[in-house]
Amino acid sequence: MVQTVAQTHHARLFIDGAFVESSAGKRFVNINPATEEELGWVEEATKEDVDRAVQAARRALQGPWGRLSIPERIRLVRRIGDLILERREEFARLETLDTGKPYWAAYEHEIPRAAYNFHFFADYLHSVGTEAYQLDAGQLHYAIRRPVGVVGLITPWNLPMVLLTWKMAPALAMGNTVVVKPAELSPLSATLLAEVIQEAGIPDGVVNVVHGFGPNSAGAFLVEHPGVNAISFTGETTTGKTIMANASRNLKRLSFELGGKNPNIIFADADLDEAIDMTLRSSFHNQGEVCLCGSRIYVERPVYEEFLDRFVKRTKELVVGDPFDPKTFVGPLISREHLERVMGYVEIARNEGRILIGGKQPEGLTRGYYLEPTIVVDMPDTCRVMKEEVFGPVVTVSPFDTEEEVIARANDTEYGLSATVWTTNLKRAHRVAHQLEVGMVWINTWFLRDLRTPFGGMKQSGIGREGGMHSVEFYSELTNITVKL
Ligand code: NAD
Ligand code: 6OD
Repeated sequence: MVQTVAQTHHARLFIDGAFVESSAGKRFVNINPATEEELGWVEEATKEDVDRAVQAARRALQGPWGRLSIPERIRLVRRIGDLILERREEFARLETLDTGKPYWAAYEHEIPRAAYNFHFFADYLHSVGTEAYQLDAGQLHYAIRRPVGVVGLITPWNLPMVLLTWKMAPALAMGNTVVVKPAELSPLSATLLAEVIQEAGIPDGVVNVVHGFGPNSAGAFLVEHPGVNAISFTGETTTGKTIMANASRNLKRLSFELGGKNPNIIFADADLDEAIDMTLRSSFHNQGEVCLCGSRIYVERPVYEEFLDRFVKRTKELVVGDPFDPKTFVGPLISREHLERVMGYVEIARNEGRILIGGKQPEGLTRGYYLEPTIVVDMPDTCRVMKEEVFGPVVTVSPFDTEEEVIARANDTEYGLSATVWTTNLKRAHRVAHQLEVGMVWINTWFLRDLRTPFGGMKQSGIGREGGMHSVEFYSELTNITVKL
């Protein structure tokens, strides 16, 4: 019997409906960040492998997939969601082994959300119509929607299944075919998803998975391939810039969900219990490796000291350690390289501000890329730790005096992904939200999602929006037809 990736931890390529090895015999090792042990091999796609995947995807557009009726396609898309739920435990375990994220977070939230992405977009398609206009009885203009074609999906390692399926579900629902390039640090769940794709009866070539790195590897080969019509990318802003330059040669449609340096603004009239509960999550959930984390915390001066005392006390209670332990809130960071990068910011914070708590590896954890949740104060707004995305369990807390001042400081960044505002003053909540230069504002909550809403960032945090109709727009091509009656 064929062994699944959940048993072997061997991430093979999935091209034209078959699991294969790199055509050049290239492979690299995947490391478990919690133990620093080798998990297994990852096959690295060559330029020829990526080309085969793109060609298979193009053929599939013309094959049975392209001829399915919308209800038949929707049924298959829903089936993928069902099968993800059936294999929820396997997916969650692979996600934790790959990334170090707490297993409970993967099992309780991320894998069900990945399944929901398929269920949601399958259902959503039922309500998608097209436009029709009539200036007078002698003419009729109407638009039809078609797939864009072959879409490249390039994803990061922090929420691998959530972010991959957030793109794949609407892409398939709209009738496209895809070539997926998961992050090199988290290849396992995408490989298991390919097994699910087979099991769901999705025709060969509709979904292909190519593993590898970015530059001079699978990521770049996919972006530069003339047979790819669109790229949906989530990752770092600098990577987005490279992808945009490389994709320009054959003018691809692009969607970018990029980095963030999100402000979390707490006014003195806020419900502090709720604000502190949620700030623990918006600071340290997934080790702070979430693009939406509110890493710049601004607290109105009358409650600054109280907030800080209580926030530090609660942070000390967070359990750091084995991601499979249900009590763990903070697991290891994704890799040694990333830990060193985050520690670089901690050193800057030590020199330019004051570390109240954290800033070191937890005692007793001698293996694994762990870092204690870290709270920094007394930082100048100009410091790199306040300006750049750290993407780890490190937050700064600063006092502010006026609404005008905090809005200006919150906006003083090249990023514009999201913001959180805590206040019981309804008018102020809206007033502030309207002035923040971000794609998404949460008022008295964080990361509360409705998949119909526009998701994405402004400034250097992204181009375009995904979610509901915005995803439909990106993953479809319109043709307008005019009839003289
Ligand atoms: P990354 O940009 O290093 O890599 C993301 C993906 O791009 C990987 O699959 C990588 O192999 C690939 N890649 C790298 N260089 C490439 C190139 N030249 N051509 C083609 N592909 C290339 O990002 P990461 O470190 O994996 O993820 C962390 C970043 O992602 C953070 O900046 C975070 O804010 C961002 N992110 C943003 C969102 C959002 O919705 N805005 C969501 C999650 C993560
Ligand atoms: O919830 C989503 O749809 C989404 N794209 C979340 C992104 C989180 C970033 O790390």
